[in-house]
Amino acid sequence: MSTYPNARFVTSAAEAHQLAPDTGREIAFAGRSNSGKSSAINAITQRAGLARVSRTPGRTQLINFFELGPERRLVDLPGYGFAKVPEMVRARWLELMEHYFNVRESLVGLVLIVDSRRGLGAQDAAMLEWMLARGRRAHVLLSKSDKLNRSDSLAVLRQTRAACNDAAVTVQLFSAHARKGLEEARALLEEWLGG
Ligand SMILES: Nc1nc2c(ncn2[C@@H]2O[C@H](COP(=O)(O)OP(=O)(O)O)[C@@H](O)[C@H]2O)c(=O)[nH]1
Ligand SMILES: [Mg+2]
Repeated sequence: MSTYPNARFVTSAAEAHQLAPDTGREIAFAGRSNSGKSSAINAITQRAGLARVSRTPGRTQLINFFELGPERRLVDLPGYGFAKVPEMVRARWLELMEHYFNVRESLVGLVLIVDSRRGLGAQDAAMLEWMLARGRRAHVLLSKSDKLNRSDSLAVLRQTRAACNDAAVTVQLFSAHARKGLEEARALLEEWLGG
């Protein structure tokens, strides 16, 4: 299964007019702050440090674009659900996300990172809705599955699949630290990005 030795950072957008050119195909990664999104991007691309792993969640409100190859991008969306963020920052996040999901023609699918110990929350469900309402696909990574024993991780997998009762949504267990579920995630990226 291919990895991405040539993956590179392209640009960051803090505002709507700063998005990377809307050509080719891209996959967006979204999730709560601290859900393990940056770790997942690094593990899947096998590029440690490509997306920074943060110990101060909720700070950045940037859309980060990474190129895997010509016209194939991963997009690291700003995390949500951080309690201490001021209302104005929250409103800006919503505005930027709505703009992104509405205009982005190259967006083929969403990878939603959900901490397997928390399960799917209301904001996670809202992100899925944005994608499905626009006829696109979504894939849920139940992250940090190394923190759960086998029966608990299978239970959360089953519950999440039941909650995401839509043919356009798939769900898998994932751990960046234990390197679990990497091949499955990469296969999906390859499929969505068209080889
Ligand atoms: N146990 C465990 N911890 C993880 C895993 N992935 C990320 N973390 C930890 O969760 C925290 C947040 O990770 P990060 O990737 O920065 O999350 P982000 O805020 O969603 O980008 C960090 O302390 C990571 O070390 C994992 O697979 N297993
Ligand atoms: Mg991050």
